[in-house]
Amino acid sequence: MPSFEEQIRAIEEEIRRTPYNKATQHHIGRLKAKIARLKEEAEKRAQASGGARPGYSIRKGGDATVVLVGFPSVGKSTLLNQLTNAESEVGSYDFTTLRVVPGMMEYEGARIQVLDVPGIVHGAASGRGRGREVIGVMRSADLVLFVIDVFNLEQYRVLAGELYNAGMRLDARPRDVKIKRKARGGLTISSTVELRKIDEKTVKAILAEYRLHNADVIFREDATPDEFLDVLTGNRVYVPSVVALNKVDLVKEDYLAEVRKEIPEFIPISAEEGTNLEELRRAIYRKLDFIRVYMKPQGEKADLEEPMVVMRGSTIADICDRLHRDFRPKLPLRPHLGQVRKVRRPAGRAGARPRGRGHREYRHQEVTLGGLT
Ligand SMILES: Nc1nc2c(ncn2[C@@H]2O[C@H](COP(=O)(O)OP(=O)(O)O)[C@@H](O)[C@H]2O)c(=O)[nH]1
Ligand SMILES: [Mg+2]
Repeated sequence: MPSFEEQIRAIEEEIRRTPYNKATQHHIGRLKAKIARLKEEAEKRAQASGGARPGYSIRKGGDATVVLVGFPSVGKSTLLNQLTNAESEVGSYDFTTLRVVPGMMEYEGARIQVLDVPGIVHGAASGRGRGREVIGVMRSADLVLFVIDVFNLEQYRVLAGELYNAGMRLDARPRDVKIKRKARGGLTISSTVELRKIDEKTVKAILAEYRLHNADVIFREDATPDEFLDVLTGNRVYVPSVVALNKVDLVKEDYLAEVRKEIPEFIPISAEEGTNLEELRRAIYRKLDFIRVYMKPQGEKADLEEPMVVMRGSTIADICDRLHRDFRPKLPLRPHLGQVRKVRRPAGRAGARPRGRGHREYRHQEVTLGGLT
């Protein structure tokens, strides 16, 4: 029996050889589902054999966690030292950072943990030893900060590909597709919108690969076969990202126009000279999409001095966990923050914004949480 890796590679090869069109869509969909299943299987096996669990290693600190992703020697340690209070070893040779170095960056009242992890290099996502641990740390981050060398722009595509293979979906959100498993009754596939990217045959082929023969599937949004598979596997993480293009002190201004053709959105910085770091901090802060929560003890005025800073999508239970560990069980609801009724929203409507819509000012998004005792 060939190893999981060999099987996956053989299927990937077949996908590469097959032209993608209407007639082959279901076939390719099935092959992709097969790869997804093999990966899940490999992951289970690795965990059972006592391997490190993804996400086990770093305790989360602060209000959010940012992970630096970049090739060796692009300036991650230098940047971490500039952005945070950490002391990360800086070297002019590869692989200086051998373990995870955390630092804390404070910005607009938010405490943001920044992690410098051992460089992921090509193939880390295939999940061996240290690669698995690194991927685990990446997956549990709230934001990915790519650090790209100004002279090696292809690094961006390579790294983004690695993270994609590790089940991370950057600056995206899951498609609105519901899959309800049933005990019997066969498959029902329906949609409230016209499906242009996927056909029924492909949906069925993918479900068959997952041995799903009884289910109701509703598409409330068009989805590619890959996006449908993402919903089906359910183990994808959706994380925002920021690209820092480092060492721009070594190039002229007009070079950056060339870069824009390669990388659509980036922030040019020089970690060494400390150039443009304020803009980078700001971009990180904005993408993290914080909300301020003001506490209002029962029968008293809200405390407007010290809000709690949380990310959008946090639940009441998350907040209670941070307040006191006995709080949570008494609460009947776990609504998303955006659904919290009332209260103080001086600017913008909390929760009204679909993810990944570019920039806006979120500083004033505030919620008061009443009735706390
Ligand atoms: N010219 C220039 N050199 C930099 C910059 N940032 C880092 N370096 C240098 O690049 C080398 C590698 O930096 P390091 O932070 O150790 O990279 P890491 O391996 O990604 O952690 C060191 O010699 C740094 O001094 C920068 O913005 N400009
Ligand atoms: Mg380093």
